[in-house]
Amino acid sequence: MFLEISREVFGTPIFTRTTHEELNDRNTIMKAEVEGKKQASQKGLTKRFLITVGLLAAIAVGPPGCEGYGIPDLDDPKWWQNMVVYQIYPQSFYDSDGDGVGDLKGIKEKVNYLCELGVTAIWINPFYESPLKDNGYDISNFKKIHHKFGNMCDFKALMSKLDNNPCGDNKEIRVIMDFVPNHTSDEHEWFQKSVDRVPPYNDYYVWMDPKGWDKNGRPIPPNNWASVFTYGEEASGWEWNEKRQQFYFHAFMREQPDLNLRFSEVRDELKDILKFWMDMGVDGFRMDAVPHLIEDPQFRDENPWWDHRYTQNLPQTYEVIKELRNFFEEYDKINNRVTYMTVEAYASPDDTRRYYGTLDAPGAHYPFNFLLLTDFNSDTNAVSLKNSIDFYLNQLNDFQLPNWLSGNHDWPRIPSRLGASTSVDLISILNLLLPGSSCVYMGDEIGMDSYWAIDRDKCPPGAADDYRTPSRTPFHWNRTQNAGFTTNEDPWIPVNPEYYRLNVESERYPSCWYCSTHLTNFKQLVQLKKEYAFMYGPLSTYTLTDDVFCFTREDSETIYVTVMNVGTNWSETFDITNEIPDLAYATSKNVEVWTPNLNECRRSTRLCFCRIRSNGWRMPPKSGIVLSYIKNDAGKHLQKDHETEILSSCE
Ligand SMILES: [Ca+2]
Ligand SMILES: [Ca+2]
Ligand SMILES: [Ca+2]
Repeated sequence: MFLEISREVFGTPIFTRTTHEELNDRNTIMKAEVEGKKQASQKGLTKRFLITVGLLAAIAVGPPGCEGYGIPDLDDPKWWQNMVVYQIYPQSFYDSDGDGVGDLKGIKEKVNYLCELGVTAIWINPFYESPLKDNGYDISNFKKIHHKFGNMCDFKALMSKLDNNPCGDNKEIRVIMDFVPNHTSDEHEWFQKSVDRVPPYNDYYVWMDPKGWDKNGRPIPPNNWASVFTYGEEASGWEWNEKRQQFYFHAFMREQPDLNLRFSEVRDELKDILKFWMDMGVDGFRMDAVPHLIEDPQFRDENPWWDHRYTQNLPQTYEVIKELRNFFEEYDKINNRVTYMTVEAYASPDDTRRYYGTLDAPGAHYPFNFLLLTDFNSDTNAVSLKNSIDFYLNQLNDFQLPNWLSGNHDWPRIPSRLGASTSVDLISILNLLLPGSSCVYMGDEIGMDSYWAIDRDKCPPGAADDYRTPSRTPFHWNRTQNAGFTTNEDPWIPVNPEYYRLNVESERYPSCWYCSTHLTNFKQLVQLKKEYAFMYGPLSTYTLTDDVFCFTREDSETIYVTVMNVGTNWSETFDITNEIPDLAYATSKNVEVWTPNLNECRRSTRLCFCRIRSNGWRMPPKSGIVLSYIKNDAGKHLQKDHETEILSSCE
């Protein structure tokens, strides 16, 4: 009964403006929660106790009965909850053998860098055997590795390195693989056999007879379904196969025939492949293009052609995801592990949220949240940013954990999306300090931008005409030739010349003690994310001016305050203590600056304190800082002693 009630309200986030009294109530509750956690671990109490405390907290801070996003298990957090995933596009990460293409050995040689960043998992884009017509998302053998990336020995060596205390903290770095359940390459053996009508491969793909024949004797596609890579009324997703005398459907390129996932043998094949990689220690999968898994069995026309109601997010799609999750759970039970699954689904909030499944029949651990890509651009102001974040979190219920990502291989990089290099730090702050897991596209941590002026003549066929290639250029390790990515004169695609300014080696050590770089900020944020306040603490969001967005996370002792000006000019003057009254008690001794940028406050706690207390704080464009304040009684007493002295030195 109690558990039932708590399920309704547990973890209710606080989005409304919070009064000082409420904050104090919350502090008491948070303290109780921390105490409860200690006691639970000491006495081996069950989770029920913690949920009870959580319930009290929820009642104290939010309207009872309203739903809120989940928080990780307090007593037994799973590895994927609160993880920081580093997305590696393997072609462009590090080339170990000088052939100009990044490879698996290259990842292994750079594991120290993953440790330096503090990331807890990596997601590697496809490295399967493939004709590479679609950057490896056209797989011709799911159990083989493309020779460009190395071989199975290289993969096992990488896994072994990541499994065996790679960073000296007795933790492993988890490995998430890309998986493509919707289609294969037309060079896959299954497709060849399907063309030849060899059972059971006969039914492995979506084959249809022509609707008829035109006056020139050409076959007419069975319906008007389009491919997402082609546009317009004429853009058919059907390709005629002369040998089989039938059309096959392809949601993407014609070289990527869609699998027939209504056929249980096909789903069993996919499970067999997943098991193959899980047996080698792979910890999780990112499922590609999931909305496309199932098509309408009646093959009805879509009207208008771009509507996709019969080719995307069909109810059975969710059943496939649940079936895969169930398969993982069964495997995990036997092998005492947790296999994680996320899905890539660009869909409406409702359709996307359904990929979580239900408590009784779970789907993905989460569908990717693309909010920082779709809702944060050069026009975004503080109000729209706050609304987007609040909306996303409010629509989740208490078992649905949020997640964020900074970018990915399909989108322009951050400076191109948001219009300034310092936007990188704003995205890092949001990605890493909002509740839930974070995913970072390699290079975002050093501020890499898309290379729009890339010489297309120097790109291989698959990349030359791909609009996404500018965001996939080689990683910047240092200032040497080709950014230290390869010893080859010609990397597989050109390196962005900005590497000379933005690279790991240059950003590792800031130019002065009070300065920071994208990389130092990023590393600091990753460390902060591992603090209790950021794993379990409540969130409050505020707008301080039209352009200044602010949020807080806290534990029983510390309140972390993040302030950012998303605007393109100096912000209006604001007084932060109007919104966060606790900061009125701040002193130069109990304020700490964690990540300054654009020289705002830098690392000077005193200067920052002055800004906060001056009631006349303004922020430069696209700047953000994270600071914390210790909210104890001593602080209030300290205030009196130091206020005069400090404030006079602020002049
Ligand atoms: Ca190589
Ligand atoms: Ca592992
Ligand atoms: Ca499909």
